[in-house]
Amino acid sequence: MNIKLFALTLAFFCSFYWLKADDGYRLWLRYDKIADAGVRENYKKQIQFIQVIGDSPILQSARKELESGLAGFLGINISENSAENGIVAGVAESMGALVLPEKKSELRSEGYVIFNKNNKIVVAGFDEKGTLYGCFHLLRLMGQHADLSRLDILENPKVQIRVLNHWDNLDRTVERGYAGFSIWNWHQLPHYIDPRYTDYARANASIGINGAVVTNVNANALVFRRDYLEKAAALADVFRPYGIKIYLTARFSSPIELGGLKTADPLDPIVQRWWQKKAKEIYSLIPNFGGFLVKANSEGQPGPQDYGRSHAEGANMLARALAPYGGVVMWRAFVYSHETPADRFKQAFMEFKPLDGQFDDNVLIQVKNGPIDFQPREPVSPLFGAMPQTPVIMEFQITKEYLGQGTHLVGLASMYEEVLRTDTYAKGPGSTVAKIVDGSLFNHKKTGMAGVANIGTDRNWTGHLFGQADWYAFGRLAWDPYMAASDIFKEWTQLTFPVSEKAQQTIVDMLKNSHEACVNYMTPLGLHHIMAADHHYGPGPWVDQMPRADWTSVYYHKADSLGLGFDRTTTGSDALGQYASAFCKQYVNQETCPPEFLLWFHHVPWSKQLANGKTLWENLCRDYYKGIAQVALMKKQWQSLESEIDPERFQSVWMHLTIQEKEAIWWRDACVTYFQQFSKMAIPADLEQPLHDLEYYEKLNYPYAPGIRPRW
Ligand code: GCV
Repeated sequence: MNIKLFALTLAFFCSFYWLKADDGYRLWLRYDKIADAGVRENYKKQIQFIQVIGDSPILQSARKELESGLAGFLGINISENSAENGIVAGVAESMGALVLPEKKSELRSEGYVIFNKNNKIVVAGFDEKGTLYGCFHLLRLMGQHADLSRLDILENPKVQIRVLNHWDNLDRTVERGYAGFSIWNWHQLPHYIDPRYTDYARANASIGINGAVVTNVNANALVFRRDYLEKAAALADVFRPYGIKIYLTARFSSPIELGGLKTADPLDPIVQRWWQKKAKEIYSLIPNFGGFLVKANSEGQPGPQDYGRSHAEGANMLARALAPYGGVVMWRAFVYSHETPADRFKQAFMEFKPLDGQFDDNVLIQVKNGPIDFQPREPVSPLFGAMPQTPVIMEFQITKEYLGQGTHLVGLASMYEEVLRTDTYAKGPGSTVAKIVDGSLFNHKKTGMAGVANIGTDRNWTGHLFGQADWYAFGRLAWDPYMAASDIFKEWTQLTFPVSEKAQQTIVDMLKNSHEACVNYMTPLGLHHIMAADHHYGPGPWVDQMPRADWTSVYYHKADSLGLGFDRTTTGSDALGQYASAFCKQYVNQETCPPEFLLWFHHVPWSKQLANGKTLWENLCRDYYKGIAQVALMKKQWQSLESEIDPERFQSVWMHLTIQEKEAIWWRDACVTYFQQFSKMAIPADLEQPLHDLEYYEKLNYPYAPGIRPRW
């Protein structure tokens, strides 16, 4: 081969490698060689061997991860040898004098300590899972170039069940999924095990996620057929060495659809026996099966109310089938009915609050963070704090159904943090949502946090590269709901973009400001549910014709010649009355209600002066325009990083930011133009005027929006 040809071939393979290396597949587990020679050499001195005590599948995962992480970071292969300095990891009980009793006594299930002792870095878990999590923590520290010479870390998870909810259908479409198809290849399972399953499990374990509900809550009974269960068992086998349990969604009518019974009445002994037999079969295939997630009597799903039974009777029947094996039922409180005339905001509370105390011990009630449905900003659901005798677990959405879907950069950690830090006053001041979720407020042992996954077959898993930050943030907050969003953004950025500190700070700033930007250009001042119908992509404040009133936008914004917003005080629906009185007090008065929630609770006159002296209308306009300025700034910030970020990831984010800016302007112009017909007030003269009239925006038709069948 002549030199030129050789050079060309080499260049081709190098560029191929470069592309592959930076397509985002590796998420935050990149393990690239540490560029800073000082840090690298220091680590090399400190770590010359890796010893993992024990050989169980979970400990083998820990060993493999340490070996591949260190080989990547340091550029050399390290394994067990007789060097003096190195890492010793294992279950504390098996480590003898290396772990003192006082350290052991602080450990709880799945927890770990990391410390230095006799030239060694010791990672000691309460159990095998704790050891695995500790090893991931150590690798995270190395990815952040931390000093490893003075380690004194104690971590116990604050929440017990930390679970992803995949809204994945058996035909591999994903409800509200914006990153391709479902990663579960039901056709080829159980014989073909996609290596992606292992990487999925690794990624989850690295942030402490210990469960995956692999099927959609709009459930299909077919998943309980023997062949599907064998497929699920194959997934469970891949997840188990990473400490992850598999869960399935249970369609309440399965005994009819699959079992050929005439009824699914939870009080019918034949139905009960059907579920007991099914549970036995599942556990014979998946001994560590986690349990069921159930959406019942909600949006057309079957449930116990079809037989005149309560949610408690339905949940307990399933819970009793799982109890002998240690399984749990996560029963969703996302229920509302068009037969109930009450404000949809109030319905979940009305349904579930009276059932407090009626659920079996292995039932957890899963509540969405807000009372409506994953809006860009919602007040917390009044159910948090209202069911002291029941474990109430959090459901966050990681996929961005209402937050720009697959094309907008919105760092959700800020939103999660806002929710978790909200004081419900359920037991006086300091009764934060985090304290309800971690069980400490009402002394619950069973605790949980669920996140609706944003994962799909896209090479980078989440479609938008920054969607990875939301997956990461969910895991970290499920482990510790008290973590600060800014720390999570920093961690994720350091691990995902090993660029200069200044560049990392720029990325962190983008993430920090992005949620507020989205709220501003979509739903400022507490507007909510004004998206286009069905697919929820783009603005649709004019939506007024739907099968149910509470699926329309006009139901929520209530714009008229007098003003804007939903009166939920005593003169309106009185939804505020569902909260503790100290909580209510802050919101009940238009003068004192925080502006970001104003239109959630009040119908406010257009010309009313808000605390800043400007009218509601002017505030609304200025917030919409501010959102655009914030997106423009994010674009500028990202552009400033071009020389530091690999071209593939840079371009991908850049193109998405360009779409985001265009769509933010669309949102602004459509909404301002729509609301102006009621306010009859001018858009402040110093602001750019909308490009088109209202008719133009109303007529826009986009059959390519994710989640709908293209039609004219
Ligand atoms: C899985 C909203 C979404 C639905 C989703 C539902 C739920 O209504 O638009 O796609 O269904 O919430 O959480 O059950």
